[in-house]
Amino acid sequence: MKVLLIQSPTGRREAPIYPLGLAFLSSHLKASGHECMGLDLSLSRNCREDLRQFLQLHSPDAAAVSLRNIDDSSWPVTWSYLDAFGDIMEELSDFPGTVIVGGPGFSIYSERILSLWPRIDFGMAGEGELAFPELIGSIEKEDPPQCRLLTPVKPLSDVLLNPDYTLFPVADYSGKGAIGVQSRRGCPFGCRYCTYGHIGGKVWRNRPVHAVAADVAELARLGVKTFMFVDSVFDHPVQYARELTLAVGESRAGLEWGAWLSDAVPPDFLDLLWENGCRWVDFSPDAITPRGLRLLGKPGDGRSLYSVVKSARRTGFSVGVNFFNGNPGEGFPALLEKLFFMFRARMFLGFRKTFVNIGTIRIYPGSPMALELPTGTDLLAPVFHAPRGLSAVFFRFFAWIRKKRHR
Ligand code: B12
Ligand code: SF4
Repeated sequence: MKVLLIQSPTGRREAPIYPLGLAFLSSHLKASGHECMGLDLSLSRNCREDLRQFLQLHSPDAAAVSLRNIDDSSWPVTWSYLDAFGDIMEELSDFPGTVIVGGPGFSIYSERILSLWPRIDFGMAGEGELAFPELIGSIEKEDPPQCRLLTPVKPLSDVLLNPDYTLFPVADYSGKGAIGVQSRRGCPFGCRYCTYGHIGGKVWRNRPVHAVAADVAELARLGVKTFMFVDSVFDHPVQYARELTLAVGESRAGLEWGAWLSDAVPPDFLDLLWENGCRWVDFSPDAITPRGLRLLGKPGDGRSLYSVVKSARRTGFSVGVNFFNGNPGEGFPALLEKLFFMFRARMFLGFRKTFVNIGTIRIYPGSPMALELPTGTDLLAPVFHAPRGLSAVFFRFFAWIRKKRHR
């Protein structure tokens, strides 16, 4: 069958992100004998028109849309990506083929999205490498599944084929970290606001080191200059992380890359990362006080954070640190601590290479925190664990200034 893989648009201008999920699907579809075409509507200035023309020109049998983001999770002003997605569904209303939707955003809100858009023939909540070609095969044989929502079992990582980086031309994604490489799925840490254990499972599924190294070599061959690992925590599991770093170093051919790390990362691993081409790292301690960390289900007491950031900066990395405001157990005094951390880190560790971001917790279905809400709470709305009192006033003020500066 002829399958058009579509990346859902953002509805506003944003730095483009390579459609990695669709690149994995493309390899598996092609291996099952199907023909694949790609259309990234997040690059498009007139999505409906571009989609219409593409459909007229190529007449695919199925349109498979990847819905990556629902909204930008920003408080107090939230950008919804669903309006742009709705436009695409409308454009597909008279498309004679099958419409299938998947992707991380869809997987978190699958039932709600299916109920909002009846045009969707099938929704797949989860990883599509094995189940999606199977679905396409069953549609081809005119024996499709009876239910609209499919929830595939998570494939073991050694059955995954390497992503097809040719479906979407890599040259369209030149920003730092715009191209992602995935070496493992899942996260066992279970932080209380996080969806990753729900999306990817609570155990690591590591792709073979040689397969990931081959991805990196392929990207180098295609002329890519930078990429980022999209994995939840790059320094875990420890032995795998070390072997992978060495293999990436051997195949990177000058590429520079970034990764998310835990703040317990040892200094010798930072050295190893640097020697093998890693140039920027991000930490997500999220809370700053022992109580805040405990209530988020994060390990440690936060005392070593500054020294880890310092050793990463001394090694040479650009460093990002992410906190929340208004998270459980942390109010205005903790916000001042976070702002002081930001000031100290940026002033003393390098203003242009140290970044501190303070966001707000958006509560997602499937996260442990969502279980505390009354049953039936509509989390698509969105719902935030928002700051209160002075921290809310402060935060709104900074959001207002930032908006003015970026206007
Ligand atoms: C890495 C990442 C980023 C990186 C991306 C870097 C890069 N070069 O790729 C960065 C930091 C830039 C980023 C930015 C943002 N991100 Co982000 N990101 C992720 C993360 C951790 C991994 C995504 C990924 O690459 N997965 C690997 C690929 C292989 O998997 P996949 O895309 O899920 O695809 C699989 C399945 O979903 C399925 N599938 C996918 N498409 C389709 C289509 C069909 C038809 C089918 C059948 C199946 C299917 O099969 C694929 C293969 O198994 C996810 C969380 C997560 N664990 O998924 C959040 C996540 C997607 N991001 C999220 C958000 C909010 C954002 C931002 C809006 C944050 C912000 N405020 O700016 C921006 C938006 C940027 C944009 N325009 O897309 C949210 C989305 C939820 C929401 N609220 O909408 C997530 C889910 C995290 C969360 N909070 O839970 N992100
Ligand atoms: S916040 Fe990070 S470490 Fe915690 S569960 Fe999510 S991905 Fe894992």
